[in-house]
Amino acid sequence: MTSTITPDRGAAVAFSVEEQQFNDLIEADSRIEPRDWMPEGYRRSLVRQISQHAHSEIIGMQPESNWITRAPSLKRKAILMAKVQDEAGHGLYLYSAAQTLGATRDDMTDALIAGKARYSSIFNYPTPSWADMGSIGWLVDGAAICNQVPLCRASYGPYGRAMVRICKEESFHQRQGFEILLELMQGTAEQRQMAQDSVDRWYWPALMMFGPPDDDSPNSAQSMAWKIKRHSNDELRQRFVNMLVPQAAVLGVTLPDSDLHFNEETQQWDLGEIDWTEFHEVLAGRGANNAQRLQRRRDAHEEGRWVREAAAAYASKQTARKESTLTTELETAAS
Ligand code: FAQ
Repeated sequence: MTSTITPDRGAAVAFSVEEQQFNDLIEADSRIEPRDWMPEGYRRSLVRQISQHAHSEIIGMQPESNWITRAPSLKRKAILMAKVQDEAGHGLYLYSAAQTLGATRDDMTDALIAGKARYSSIFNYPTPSWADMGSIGWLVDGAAICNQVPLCRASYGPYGRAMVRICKEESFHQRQGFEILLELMQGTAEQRQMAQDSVDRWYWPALMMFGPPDDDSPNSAQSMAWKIKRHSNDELRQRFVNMLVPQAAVLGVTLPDSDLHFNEETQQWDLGEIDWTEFHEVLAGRGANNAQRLQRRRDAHEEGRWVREAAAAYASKQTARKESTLTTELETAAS
């Protein structure tokens, strides 16, 4: 059965009833749920984005876990440990959201450890100083929030709902990073230098987190038509920079962009050229820490094998026990 709608372009296009229902839900800003019919491309695009996002959270634990044993006080250690655990939780919500689309956890994990899956470029940079914990919170979590708050309204229900919980935690993460930098900036000349040096190293990679420029972003148009993404990569990047400038002034750090200036006409901060060659190099696996991040993930997966095996053995023992209890009950009832 088909129904016909006339899109803005004028030509009549025939859609199946299911497809029309899907289009109507998208048009009405309503939510698509796991049991609803959806176009295969929509499902694939969501699995692509959600699984990449989940992998980013999981790999994203590594740059900070590097500092858990070296955090400057017990309080800082406890906060950092809680933050890293939060990222693990975010990964799990997101893997679960991808599973509602038919992706399996095993397939997603295999793709990651085989080096075939993408994860955010930002996590391939090293964390040589304590100030990097501040920059990750302020800049990386800050960029993540800018990008992810609109995703709370993503058209796919399980993704949007996972993002609501994630954004609440990211907002705490961003503030704790800001506070680390603020304390360093109020410290000795050496501490101030450490904070500035770290901001210099993380600023540009954080801008790259929003993805390639709009005219080089193959997925944006369709993703925005499906209301998975609500804003373009450049739009969100601009919003982020506008937010950073006054915060940098409060911190007393300089954003390392000599071309950054306020545009009276647009009332926005115009930024200098981003080095997209660096971005593509990192995506191609040639960033400073790509190989190390993947190797650590592989090792962790291997070291966790016995846990997975033990959990599977326990689950099958429980199932066998339940089945045998049920058989006994049935036999008793029949006698
Ligand atoms: N890194 O056509 P577009 C976090 C890929 S979580 C690597 O513009 P799209 C929390 C892109 O996948 C950070 N790859 O793609 C935390 C595509 O490749 P494909 C992660 C990138 O999907 C904080 C190709 O380039 N956040 O930080 C990157 O429309 C602290 C063409 O790009 C999310 O994943 C990149 N930066 O837009 C954890 C948010 N950018 O698949 C620990 C959800 C682009 O065609 C510590 N994701 N690519 O082979 C999104 O919003 C989008 O997927 C974008 C990319 C905006 C990332």
